[in-house]
Amino acid sequence: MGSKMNNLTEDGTVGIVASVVGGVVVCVLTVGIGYQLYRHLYRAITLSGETDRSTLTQPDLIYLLMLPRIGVISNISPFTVKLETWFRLIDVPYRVVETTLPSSKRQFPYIILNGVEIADSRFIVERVAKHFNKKVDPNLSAEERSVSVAFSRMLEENTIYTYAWYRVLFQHAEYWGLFSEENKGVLAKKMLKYGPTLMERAAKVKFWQQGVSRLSPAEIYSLAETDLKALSDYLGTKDYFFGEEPTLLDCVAFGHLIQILWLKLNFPPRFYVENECKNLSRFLDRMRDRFYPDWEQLCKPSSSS
Ligand SMILES: N[C@@H](CCC(=O)N[C@@H](CS)C(=O)NCC(=O)O)C(=O)O
Repeated sequence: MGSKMNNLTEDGTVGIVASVVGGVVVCVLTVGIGYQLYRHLYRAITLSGETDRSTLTQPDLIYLLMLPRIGVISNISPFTVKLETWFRLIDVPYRVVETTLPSSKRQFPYIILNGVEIADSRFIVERVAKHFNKKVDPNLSAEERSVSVAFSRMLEENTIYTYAWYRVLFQHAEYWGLFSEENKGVLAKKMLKYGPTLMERAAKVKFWQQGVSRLSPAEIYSLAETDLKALSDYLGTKDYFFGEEPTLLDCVAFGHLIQILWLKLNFPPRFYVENECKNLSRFLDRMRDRFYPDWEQLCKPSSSS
């Protein structure tokens, strides 16, 4: 009787162990196969329509990897507009590659130059200047350079959060509604499908940590207007920020100001600039006329230069 019970218990234990092991194996296999399927599907979705990087090999040509052009303005990233304008200003060869795959720093834009990826527009400027034996703003005095750095940081680290908060979080639908169906290229459609919700989720965390979304809308508009008034006062009656010839700061400002003035959102600081800082509007026309004979072409989606 006793040994029968032992056998039963052993059989039972063996059975349980076998089921657990079997279950674990099935789970591992399911997760493994599921993960592989997910990876292949993810790659198929993210890489479809993407340029094969191994083809970006022309020596001494800057490949500018940017989010797709989706119409209205040349790019929705002010950092991309800054670089494209600056490449034209210093007259270096570049080719646009529209992509939704970010750099190793997980941002846009970035460049590939002689097979090397360089990310972050601030460092791209330095590296490109060095590569092509150019100096960044060679004619500026030390004092003007200080002003240039300070205004650039203001636009890139403060002003940007005011309008990015408006378009990515506060009036998200108004922003994405700007881009009509026919204005969305193949890549743009992909980005808009996967972009807005992901962007919104990431932005909620980022904008809270940065501090902008702790402020009231009125406080945010007032920060933007203070920055824009400072720019307008400094520009005064000059053609460009440092006189008759454009510099890097003009490219930075062009990149941000077209986001505020030319996207035609109901962002209150836009109306403030249109009414109180008319020289900034004229500055934008001047920059476009000087650097972008192809502006209309670039404002069509997925155009390649
Ligand atoms: N400091 C960077 C900023 C670039 C940047 O913020 N790019 C935005 C697009 S306008 C981006 O990729 N955002 C995604 C993210 O930060 O996760 C630069 O100068 O290039």
